[in-house]
Amino acid sequence: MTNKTLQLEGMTCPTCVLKIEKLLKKTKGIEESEVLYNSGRVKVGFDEETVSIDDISAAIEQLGYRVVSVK
Ligand SMILES: [Cu+2]
Repeated sequence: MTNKTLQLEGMTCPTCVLKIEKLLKKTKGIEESEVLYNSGRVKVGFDEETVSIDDISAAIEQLGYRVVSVK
């Protein structure tokens, strides 16, 4: 499993957290996820053979958030 932390811009209320959590839960290949509202971060653990960090970032951006960094 690969672990990454994404720094987002645009999470403005707890509903944003729920929206992102829902997306991550339905995305194949993501094994663990945690959305941290206060820091605007998303932690994900995923299987790189099933999904890439670029796919995950793109899916989050489609919801209307900006991924400013990944590490
Ligand atoms: Cu919101």
